[in-house]
Amino acid sequence: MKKLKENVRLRIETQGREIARILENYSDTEIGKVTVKHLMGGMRGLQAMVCNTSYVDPQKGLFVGGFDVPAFSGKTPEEILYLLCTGVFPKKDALTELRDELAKRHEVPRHVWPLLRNLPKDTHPMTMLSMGILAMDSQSVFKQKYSEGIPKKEHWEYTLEDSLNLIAKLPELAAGIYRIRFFDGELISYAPSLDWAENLVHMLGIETADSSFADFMRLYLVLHCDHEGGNVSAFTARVVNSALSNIYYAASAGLNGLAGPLHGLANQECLRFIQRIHDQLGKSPGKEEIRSYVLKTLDSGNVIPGYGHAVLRATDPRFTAFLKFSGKYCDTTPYLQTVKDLYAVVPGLLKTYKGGKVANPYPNVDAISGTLLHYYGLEHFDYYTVLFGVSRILGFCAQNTIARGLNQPIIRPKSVTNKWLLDFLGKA
Ligand code: NMX
Ligand code: MLT
Repeated sequence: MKKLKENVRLRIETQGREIARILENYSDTEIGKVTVKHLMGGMRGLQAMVCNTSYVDPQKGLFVGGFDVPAFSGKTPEEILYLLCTGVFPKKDALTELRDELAKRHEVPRHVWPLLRNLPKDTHPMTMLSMGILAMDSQSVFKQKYSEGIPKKEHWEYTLEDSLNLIAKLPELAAGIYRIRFFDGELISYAPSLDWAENLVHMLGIETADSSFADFMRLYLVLHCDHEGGNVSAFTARVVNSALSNIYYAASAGLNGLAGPLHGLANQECLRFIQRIHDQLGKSPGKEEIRSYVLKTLDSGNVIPGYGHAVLRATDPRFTAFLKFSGKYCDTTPYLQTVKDLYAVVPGLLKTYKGGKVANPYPNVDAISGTLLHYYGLEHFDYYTVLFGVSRILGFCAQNTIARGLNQPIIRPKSVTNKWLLDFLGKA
């Protein structure tokens, strides 16, 4: 991984110089204000951290290394990993080197399987993924080197080493979880000739007639790779790693955040929502019936899964990319038709719901991803977030490798009490 490492080093050096210049000239410059609403409202909209792997524009959506979704969605996960880490796409030889490295490191340590097999049968697959990764912490090179007393400037090198080890094992681990949790538990062997996404598809062992499954998996793993620094899972992973907890601890913690229904679990909730619509209204309900169903859901105090976003203020381009893909391969399924009907109906309803309180009435990536997974034969909804997690770990790893290279400090904001606030506001 000489080429990847050299380019990560270059990026760290460039960013380090930029940060030094910014700090030297603007350390005390204000870039915004903190309001009481920020304190009470989950810090929404507060610009309080830097993340250079990717950026989310409220209107245009995700940018990775300066490339927007249409520009990078045709790439492979390996190319995206390289882009996240270095800011540039790999040349052919660098890509080959990365693929070879991942292939070499693919094998999940043997002790992980009995751990996963011995969990209660109804354990959520996200719990299994998080635990499987946590159980691999014993292999952390960072941990070992840290205990040997390596200097701070080498921390990123071993974070990168751990990251590649972890990422390489994800297809085998995620597919193994699928087979243990939903099937006979017999694992399918890794195939050296296949790439990262193809291997995942191969080891899932789904007999699908459609050969576009691997293309879809590539797209899925690319689109979920990163979403700047403040989303629940990436932020959690950053906070944990900022204490110099290694990448296995950080990734496992980040996944526990992704497992929530307001975050990654929304993809399984979306398909469940559509399934309930079909159960009640039949397989091809009219838009008016869907409208009433959505209104009833809102009236009962529930959110419409797959709609809204903390940063985006327009349709998520990741949703649009999936919609485009579906137009090519599987446009006519009843679930997809309902996805499209919901898209026609929900934004209009959310715009006026609660007096216009919903900041973003448009669909996010989860509004469609589960429907496509289902099309390709993944019928166990509980598994969907695992695939989101496999992809998102690329972002966790890139973000934390760079953070270690920049020697970013432990993340520890100051909290205050109601009493402090009331005193400060003169209202005690
Ligand atoms: N359906 C109904 N109400 C909503 C929705 C929705 N889809 N989205 C936001 N609201 C409500 C929200 O619950 C809040 O109400 P209240 O103040 O009574 O608690 C109000 O609108 C204002 O929230 P926002 O500022 O618009 O949204 P926020 O930034 O707090 O939360 C989400 C963002 C994504 C958590 C929220 O939009 C949501 O719950 N969406 C549904 C779940 C979902 O799709 N999550 C996936 C996000 C993407 N991902 O992959 O992680
Ligand atoms: C994500 O991909 O992480 C989600 O869209 C949530 C977010 O960005 O807050």
